Amino acid sequence: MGSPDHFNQRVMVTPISTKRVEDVKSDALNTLLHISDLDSLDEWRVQYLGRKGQLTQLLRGLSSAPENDRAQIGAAANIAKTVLEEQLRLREADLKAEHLSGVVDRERIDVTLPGLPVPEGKLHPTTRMVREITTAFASMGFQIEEGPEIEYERYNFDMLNIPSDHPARDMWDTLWIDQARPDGYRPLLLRTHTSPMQARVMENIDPPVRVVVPGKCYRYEATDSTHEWHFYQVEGLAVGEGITFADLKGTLYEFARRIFGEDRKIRFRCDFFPFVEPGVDMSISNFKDKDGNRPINRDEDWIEILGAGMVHPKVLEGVGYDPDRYTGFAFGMGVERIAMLKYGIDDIRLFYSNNTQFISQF
Ligand code: FA5
Repeated sequence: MGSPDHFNQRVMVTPISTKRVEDVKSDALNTLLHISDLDSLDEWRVQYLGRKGQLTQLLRGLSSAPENDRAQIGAAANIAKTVLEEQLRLREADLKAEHLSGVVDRERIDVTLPGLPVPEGKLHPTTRMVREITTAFASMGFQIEEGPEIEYERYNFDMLNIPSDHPARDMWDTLWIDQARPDGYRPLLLRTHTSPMQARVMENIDPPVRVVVPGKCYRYEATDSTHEWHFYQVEGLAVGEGITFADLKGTLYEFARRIFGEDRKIRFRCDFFPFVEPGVDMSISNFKDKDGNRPINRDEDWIEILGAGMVHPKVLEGVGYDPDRYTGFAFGMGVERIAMLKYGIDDIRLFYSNNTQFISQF
């Protein structure tokens, strides 16, 4: 009788009566009134309804009740269990709803506040100019092609009637990628102009040809306000039967009118390029701001924007075209120079200075 086991058993199996059941129930309901979060609610559940909870223990002790009272006590305990479970469910739903509305309150978005400005990306002025130029030519029936920036010496020079010992190679200060070898290996270079695409295009298609080729060029030269060591050109080539110098002038006049408007003047002068005959360069009358001043090259009336001419018969022959049957014209224009003239930019080096203040103006 006095053993610890016996003592424990007596304490754990609480004497059961209807009153005891009612006490546990009202105690549980009272405690529930003060519960304000889900963690405490779970502790409450464990305390009263859990496997070792007070009500569960009472039910377990039912067999120790006087036989006559058992049915009544059992019914009261079952009702208490149902009531507590129902109250648990309701309280849980309330607390979850309160928690959710707290989250909504904290994270509520005020749709009436003014929005934060989103920084707007812009196209680089060179990209815009390339697009404007190629669109103007596309609407005159020219196709747009692109070609490699790393080029064979053969296309950059030889096929343009500039053999290796020709002094005209000095017109373009070249960035070589590797060197010629005695075994006849021809080296690679960074193209100095977009003209190599003349030969590449003609090798691939039969006349009539009408293409413009935008792309980047590289020269080993000192920079100043109108010279960069890397810049963009747009090459143009038209070959077919009966194409004359008048077609060259007409096409370039129309291009200049579309890009610069009616008011700017155009000037052609004789120039030399080994791959054209005759050769010319074309200049545009210098830009004037609203006060009549020239922001670019103040002392110059004209700014050169392109070289051009009738495709040399040797170039036509080199790609397998019959020079007695076909004639054509070609031109190569500097994209940044055109943008400078169009927008009044006084230094070409601004284009690639990573200066977003400059770029974002366009
Ligand atoms: C040539 O590059 C020839 N391939 C053009 C050509 C094509 C002639 C077809 C005949 C037929 P030139 O070196 O002059 O030519 O360059 C042409 C244009 O590119 C110049 O008028 C200028 O607008 C631009 N350009 C040349 N060098 C630079 C440079 N360092 N920086 C910026 N623009 C340049």
